[in-house]
Amino acid sequence: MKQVRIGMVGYKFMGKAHSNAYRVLPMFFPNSTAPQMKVICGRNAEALEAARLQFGWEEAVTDWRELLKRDDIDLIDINAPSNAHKEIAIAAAQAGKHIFCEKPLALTLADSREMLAAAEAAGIKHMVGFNYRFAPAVQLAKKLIEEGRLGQIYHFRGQFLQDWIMDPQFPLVWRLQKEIAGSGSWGDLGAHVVDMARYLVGEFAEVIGMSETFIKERPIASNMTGLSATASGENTEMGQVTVDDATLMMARFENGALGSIEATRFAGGHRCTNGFEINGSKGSVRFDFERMNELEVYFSDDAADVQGFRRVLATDPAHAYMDAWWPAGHTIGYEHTFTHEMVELMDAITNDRQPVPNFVDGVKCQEVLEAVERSIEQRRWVAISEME
Ligand code: SOE
Repeated sequence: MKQVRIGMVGYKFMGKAHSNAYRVLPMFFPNSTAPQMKVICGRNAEALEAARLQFGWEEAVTDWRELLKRDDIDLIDINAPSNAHKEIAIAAAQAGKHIFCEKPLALTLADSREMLAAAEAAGIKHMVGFNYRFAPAVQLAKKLIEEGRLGQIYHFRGQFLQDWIMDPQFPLVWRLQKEIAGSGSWGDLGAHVVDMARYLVGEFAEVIGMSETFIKERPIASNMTGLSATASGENTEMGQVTVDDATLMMARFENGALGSIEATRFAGGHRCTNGFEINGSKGSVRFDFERMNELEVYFSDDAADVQGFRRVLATDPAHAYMDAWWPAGHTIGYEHTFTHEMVELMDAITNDRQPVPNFVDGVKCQEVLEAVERSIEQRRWVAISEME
């Protein structure tokens, strides 16, 4: 297949990130199968048409079911809010379309399992949007671990810290409503870190968590773009925040490593601190997305007089995906993680294999997310094996 023809549902923050990835992919990865930006879909016809023109899609439709009836669409890209994922994904699978779905895969573990079952029954390719895996510095951490250069892994210390809703007047956007988002900082941010931990260290065995909603009521939102929003004016009606503002957890991995994760939208000064530190018997690595081109690395067999963390700039052609971009030392950004993700998607479809991460990873992540929620509700350790 020389092209993959895409129908994309959603046109806001993630819609823009995906559109950009599809657009630049053929220019920087000319040997990859080219995504064809066929049809963009959303409910507000006027805003949708503006997005179509701005992002460069051929056509726009306001009902996603239209996409499934067309035989000139190979793949459905779902980046609408989380409560829309399940229905669209199951219908898309039944229509024989490949699927790319944003994270978290679904509102609940049960829903995510239904989505996986539908995708497997249909024999289509499915991928979930854990884009941070695709930062070259993260890929380097993965390589060092796989080659045994960190030795036996003892610790995973992960965090995703943001501060965009700390103002109590920040309105009640969809990400703060359980029926639309599923959960708050935990599903939105924690999901990325759980995925990162699984990717780098392995499967979780048991977890315990705690969470808090610091601001329990907020003004009803009237308008939202990206992560900024405005309330509908003075004397605004208030609504209930039904998700967590912050969640912390501890974990034991199947391989015996110990882990901790903190996900919060109340860490003042942290705009997008998605980071981890991993300590092994022979070395450690440290990553912070706000400095995404760097991986800090420590090897215990370095000479005693130069022991310590060193900074590796993961921008050489030797680093994953980097030979496609610029000469060594010329850094890349957030949007490139999506381009790399779509390169993986195109390659998997072309070579008739499942992309990674796929819905199996989405379900396994959801098991951990929900185990932590159960642990918080029941105030106890929860084994992942309980999540039958
Ligand atoms: C908002 O918290 C958000 O955009 C998440 O929804 C994304 O998944 C994360 O990458 C950045 O922050």
